[in-house]
This record gives sequence, structure tokens and C-alpha cells, in this order.
Amino acid sequence: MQYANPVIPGFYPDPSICRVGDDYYLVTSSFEYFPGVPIFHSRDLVNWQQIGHCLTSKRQLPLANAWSSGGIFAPTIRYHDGWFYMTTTNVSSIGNFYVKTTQPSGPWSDPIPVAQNGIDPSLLFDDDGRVFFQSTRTGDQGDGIYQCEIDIETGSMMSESRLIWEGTGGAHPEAPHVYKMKGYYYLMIAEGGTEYGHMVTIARSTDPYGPYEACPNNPILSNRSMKSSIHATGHADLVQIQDGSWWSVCLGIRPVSYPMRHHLGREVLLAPVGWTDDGWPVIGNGGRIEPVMDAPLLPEVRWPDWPVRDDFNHTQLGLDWTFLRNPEPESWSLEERPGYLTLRGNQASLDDAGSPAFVGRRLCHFSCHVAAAMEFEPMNEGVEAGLTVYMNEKHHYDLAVRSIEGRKMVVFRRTVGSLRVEEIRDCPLGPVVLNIEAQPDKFEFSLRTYQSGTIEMGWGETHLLSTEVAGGFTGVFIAMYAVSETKQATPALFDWFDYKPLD
Ligand code: 6LW
Repeated sequence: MQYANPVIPGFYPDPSICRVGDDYYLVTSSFEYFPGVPIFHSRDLVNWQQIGHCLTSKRQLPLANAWSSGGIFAPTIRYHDGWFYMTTTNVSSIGNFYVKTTQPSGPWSDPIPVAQNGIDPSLLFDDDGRVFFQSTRTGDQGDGIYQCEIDIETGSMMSESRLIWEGTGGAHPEAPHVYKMKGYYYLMIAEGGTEYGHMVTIARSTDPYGPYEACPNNPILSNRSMKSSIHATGHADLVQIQDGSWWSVCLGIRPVSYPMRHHLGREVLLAPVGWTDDGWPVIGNGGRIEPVMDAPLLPEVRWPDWPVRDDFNHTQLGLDWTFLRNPEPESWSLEERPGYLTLRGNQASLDDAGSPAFVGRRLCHFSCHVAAAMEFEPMNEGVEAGLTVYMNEKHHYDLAVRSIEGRKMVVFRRTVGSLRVEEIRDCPLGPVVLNIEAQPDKFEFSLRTYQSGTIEMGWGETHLLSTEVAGGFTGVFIAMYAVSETKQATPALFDWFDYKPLD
């Protein structure tokens, strides 16, 4: 049997994986989005189902100061003695910490800070009970991967931080993971930066503090300058499956258009791991990940697809819904009008690095149909509600209803850096359905009402919302939002939201 990469499409970067018996768990970074660190479950490494988030409270995940692509950087998940540990970095708050639980779907503990700074923390539970903590940092011994020993009960450092490897000379040695196997400590990292020069390198030692001998075949993974639809492969983690074979998850991108630009973010890829006779791993086909590869020898376990329509008939939002930073409690409600998601604008707008009334989901497909039914009759100037295709506060396309000089109008707005263009039309009274047709190279916007039929509003290029243009580490979201420049925020009532993949 074969499978297609990515195994988890959309903005799910920096994957880390662990295995407990026949169950596999995977976490990814989440930056300024809340809840943080989504956690997935699989039985076959190919079909994944989100089961929760590791960081679900403001106490675990304060994002008030998180700039776009700030907040939560790369996580690591490990299992030891009945406990799951997830360590990560909040670059906009307490730095490195970990949370723990016995139930991976949550709840997870309060943060346990670790004093060793840097990013991309990881954990190794050694056979003798010692727990080693790694991160990539600039320390007094230079740039590279540092390690200390910690007390896993308290997070306290029990040794100094020591530089254990600088990598092979690529930029940004990062994403460290240490594995103890075959009589060695293997230290695997990413180098080259998370863009088109990304690669995975590895070294090994008989001592956890080295000296580490670099693999003669480095890099063991890179899609650099390959004639492939997948690029920027790197930031990998390894897992051994039931038949003893090894597999890797890592991040990659799928650029479209020319010059290459990607707007879905960095996605989760799966690849087999081979071993040379002298005990060095190689990821994928000779160090390269393909769009289609042979699947692991595990019984296929598929999970129910997300329904196309969310009709908001529940008391909680589904796991695929996400806020932009910590939401203001009064900015959203599923109770105020049962069967509707009610959004109330606050003074934060989509153009600020703040927390507007925003409930969104990742764009995970190049082609999909999105629609939302909205009841919103703005009485005052300065209030607005609708849908946004959002990369960050300077790169988003909005289809919204607002009052202009006392008239209800529909606005299609494209914000790209310092450029802003608006198309404005009269909007009939009553409920509207806002439509977005996503295609690999453009988003098309329209709306329809009972009286007016479909009103085409325009389109915007996907590449102008790409990482190569917008910068950062995230990916495009499609979100319902409301803003209000005044305290009298007219509520926007969303009856349902459709997301129908077409590719
Ligand atoms: C991640 C690090 C990286 O922590 O980017 O470029 C950071 N590489 O490994 C955010 O994904």
C-alpha cells in the first residue's frame, strides 16, 4: 500500500512523535494561535486524528505579547513511565517549559519552566534514570546544540548547559533530538534554515555529552534543488514501529506558482528510515521525501472526516477551530444564540497584532469551497464582520459587511503589506452567505442573499499571502471575524460554516 505526503496537510510545522504500544502521538508548533500545540493520534502513521491541544489555558499559554509568528515554537513529545511530556518554547513569554499528563487528549499540567534557554527543546530519558534536556541556543561556547541534565519532577537544571554539537556548518543548527540505540547516543538536528536550504544531519557518540562524530553521509535528508513538488524538508523526529523498522516525521512545503511560493504553511511529512551497514540512518529515498511513498506495515486505521458543515449546534467549538492569541471571553459565544456562533467585535482589528473576535481554521487544501451564513445588520459606522483569508496582520483578504454612511455595504478588501484595495457594493438587508473558492493560484470571493442571488466581489492571488511574501512561520487561516471601533458592537451571528476540500 502507498500513502501521499503530507500526511497532515496545512500549517502544522515542526512535528514531533512518540509511540505507546500500538498508538502514535504527534504534536506541532502553533505560534500566536490559541489553543496551542495541537496533538494528533494515529495507529498507522498515515491517518491522523486531532485529539486535543496540549496548551488550552491562558495560564499555560499567555500570548498577549506574541507578535505574528511569535508565541509557541517547536515542540517535542516523549512518553516515559506512564507520563507524556511535551516541551516547547513560548518565545513571547516564559521561554522553555514542559507540561505533562497521563492522558494525551488532556488536560495537561501547568507549565514547568526549564532555565536552559534557546528554542527547539527536546528530552531524552536515559536508561540509568537521567533525563537530558537539549535546545539550540547561542551560549558561551558558541552557537549550536546545548544539553543539560534536569530533574523531571521540578524542571530544575542538575548540570551546566554544555555545547554538544555545532552541526556540519549549515546555518541555524536546530531541532535537536537525541536517541539512545545501537549502543550510541544519536543526535539528529536540522540545518540550513527552515526554507529551501533545509536539511537533516546526524552525529553519534558513546557519551551523551560527546564528542559527537558526524555521519559521513550527511545530510541524511534534504529536498534541496530537487525536481519535486515537496521542498524545505527538515525538522525531523524518529520513531521505531512494531516491526522494528524506523520511520520519520518532518516538515516540508508544497510551493505553487512561479517563482516558488507556499501559502499552506509547513506541513507534516512521513518517510521510511533506512540504515547503512555501519549504523547510520538515511531518511526517505536516498535522503529525499517523495509525494507518494510505500506505507509502513501497520494495519490501516482510518478516522471519520471532519463534516463539511459546522452548524454550531454544540456548546463547544470543534478542535479544528482556533483563536488568534488569547480570545477576549466576550468576543465569542455559542450560548448567546443557540445554534449560532456569535462574534462581537472589540477594538482589535485584523490589522493589529492583537486578539480581534476571530474564530478560524487552517487552510489545508489548495482547492476547497468555503462558505458561511451570517446575520449582521450594522447600525453604527466602524463595525464590521465577515470572513478573512489570513496570513498575518499585514497580509489578509477580507469579505465583510459594514455600515458606510448609514448604508449596509459589502466590502472585499485586499491587504498586502502597505497596499490596500477595496471593492464596495450595496448589500441587501437580511442574512448573507459569504463564499470563498480557494484554488492553487487564487481565492475568489462572492456573496449571495435571498434577494440578490450571487454578487461576485473579486479575487486575490494566493502567492501574495505566501510565506515568501508575508514572512513568518505560519500558514493561511480562513476565519470568521468581527471588529468594532466603538463599544457598541453589533453582534454577528454565524449560522453555519462550510469547508469542502476539492483536492
Ligand atoms: C523552529 C525552528 C525553526 O522552532 O523555526 O527554522 C522555528 N527552524 O526549528 C519555528 O518553526
